[in-house]
This record gives sequence, C-alpha cells and structure tokens, in this order.
Amino acid sequence: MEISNHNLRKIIHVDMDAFFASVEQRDNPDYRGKPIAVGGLGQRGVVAAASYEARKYGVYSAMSSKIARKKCPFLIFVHPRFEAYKQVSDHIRQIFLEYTDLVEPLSLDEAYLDVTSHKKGKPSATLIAKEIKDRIYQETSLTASAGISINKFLAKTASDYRKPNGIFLIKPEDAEAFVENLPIEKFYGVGKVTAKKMNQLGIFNGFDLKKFSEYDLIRHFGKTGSYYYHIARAIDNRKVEPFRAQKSVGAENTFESDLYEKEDLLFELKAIANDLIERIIKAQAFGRTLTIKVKFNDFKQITRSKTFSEEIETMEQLWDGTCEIFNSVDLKDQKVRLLGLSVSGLGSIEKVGEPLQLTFDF
Ligand code: DCP
Ligand code: CA
Ligand code: CA
Repeated sequence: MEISNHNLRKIIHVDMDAFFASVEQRDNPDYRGKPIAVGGLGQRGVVAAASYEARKYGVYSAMSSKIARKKCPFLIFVHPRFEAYKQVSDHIRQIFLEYTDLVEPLSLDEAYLDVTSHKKGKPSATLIAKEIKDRIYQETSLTASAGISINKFLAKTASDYRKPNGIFLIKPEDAEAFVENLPIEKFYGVGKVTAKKMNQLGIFNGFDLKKFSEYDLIRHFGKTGSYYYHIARAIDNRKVEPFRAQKSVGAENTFESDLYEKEDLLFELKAIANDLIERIIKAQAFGRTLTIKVKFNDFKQITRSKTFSEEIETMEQLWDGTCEIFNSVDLKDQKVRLLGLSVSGLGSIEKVGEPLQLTFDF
C-alpha cells in the first residue's frame, strides 16, 4: 500500500528507561552504576524492574529472584515504592499535556501523544520528542526513550529501537521497509507464544508475515490476526485516546416524579442523550456499544444493549441507536423512576484497519 504524506498523523511514544530501577538509583546514590532489581524479595519473589547494569548479567523483569540471584550474585534487591513511581508518572504526564491534550497513558511509565496538531508551534514531531525527553531529564533526573512515526504501532516500536535514552524516527516513506525487516518477536502485541507459533508457520519477520492473507491470519490467531495483517503493512489507524482507561461513558437522570407516558420518557431520554454526546466528544471516548438502563418505581432495573458497526460520534447516531433500543424495551406498563444511557467498548486493538481521514504535512 502506498503511503502518501496527506492523511498522516504524527504520533510520539515515550517510555521511561528501567523505570522503577532508575527511580531507585536516582533516590539512592548507593545504587547508582550497580546491578539492582526492584521487587524479587522473599522466597518466591519476582523481579519487577532491573537496572541496565543488572541486565548485562541477564536479569530481566518477571524473572524469579532465585534465577536472578544465580545470574548476578551481587544483585541488590530493592523494595518497590509505588508512591515515588506514581509521582514521576504524574509529572511526565503534566509535561506531555503541555504539548497536546491527546495523551494516552499505557502504564505508569509510558504514553502515546498525538501531536498532529499541538500547542507549541514546533516545526516537527521529532523536535517535540527531543524537547520532551530533555525536559523529563531536567525535571526528574530520569531518562526516557521516544519513538516518532505515523501511527501508534510504529511509534511504540521506534521508542524501543534505541533504548535506553534513545530517540528514533520512522519516516512515512521508510515505514513499510522497516516493518518488513523487523524480527517477529519485536512486533508489539506478539508475545513469546505467538512468536513461536508464527515461527512454525515460517514467519520470522514482517516480510514473511505479509505473505499471509487476513483470512489466514484470523484463522490461525483469531481476531488479533486482523491486527497482524495490518501492522505487517505498517497500517494502524487506532486513535490516541486520552480516556482509554475509561471503559464506558454515561449519563442518567432520576426523575422528580415517576414517568409513565412513552413520549415523556422519550423527551427525558433525549435530554440524557444530549448530555452524553457532550461527554463523549469532550473525552473523545467513542465506542460501539450503546446501553439503555431503565429503573422502575419498584427499584427493579433492566438494561438493554446493542453493538453497532460504527463508533458513536454524533448526536444523530446516538439518538437513532437510542430509539432503536428503546422501542424494543417492554416497559410492562410500569412507572419509570430513572433512565440512563452509556456507551462502552472504547478503543480496541481490532480497530487498526479502519479507514482514517486526516490532512497535514509531515
Ligand atoms: N513492571 C513490573 N512487572 C513487569 C514488568 C514491568 O512491575 N513484569 C514495572 C517495573 C518497570 C515498569 O513497570 O520499571 C515499566 O515497565 P517496562 O516494561 O517499561 O520496563 P522498564 O521501564 O523497567 O525498562 P525499559 O527500559 O526496557 O522500558
Ligand atoms: Ca519503560
Ligand atoms: Ca513501559
């Protein structure tokens, strides 16, 4: 597929280096330059984070402390301090938000930023990423790695490419070749088990992956097959969703007196839908599943849902969907004391292949 410079986005992925371990080394001069493991305490402990010095010995996250100790006899085990990590996490998030509102944290130490349009008047996404890295270092004394590209998948892959303290840009015109040469185990979303299964199918890099049809990949890997099909072609149209952690967004109203007439109920429902669409747009929280909640005057409650083929992004879509579901609800001649509407199914990995229309110069 041809990648043109029109309809492209600018996405940055930032990920802190050896996060928990680096915070401990920062706050404890004794640990600096030494192999340390955060966590892993106790008989059956597991390493949460390993400093880069420890990694030289082959100590990694999720390794049992027993094995870690064998690999590195001088390894220093350190108790985690989650408040300290949370504080850094909040701090870097504030930095990100100075550049764009479209910040989607993936975990405490990493986030996607959509800087297609941003708040600082910078000429390039790479300069923004560099400035963010510098500011993180100046303000927290910690290093981060950043990846820049046209979508989430490529930006995430890029941030990993020059770790630690690295920055890497995958240019639009290089994206396909980059993915073709990428070893399959380096693909975000391909774990050890999947990598092994892919190897058995003769897939060792992006080039091999591209030889498989979407149909065959879905046959072998289920729904995720579609994700693999698209990322093999450097396509990932998932949006950066600031409120991704949020699973649903809703609005409801309890009436001053119970309602009975259908037209009264529809009138109230429309007001609730108006509230909801405002929240959806504000949070950029688009989902495909719409749920109506009805609480009767005896406090019994029912919910009815429907999943639509498209995400609900406009009042028209929301209202059409609401009427469709509401008309199928049997109210059994009972009085209603509360109505609610919610949208769920926000931002899923299956959306990678959906078309996206945007215009800007990279
Ligand atoms: N973490 C954890 N358990 C794991 C993996 C990670 O508790 N199995 C915690 C500790 C890490 C933090 O999450 O410091 C961030 O995880 P990353 O995967 O980003 O790894 P690091 O930041 O430690 O290292 P890297 O420099 O490779 O990003
Ligand atoms: Ca990290
Ligand atoms: Ca991380």
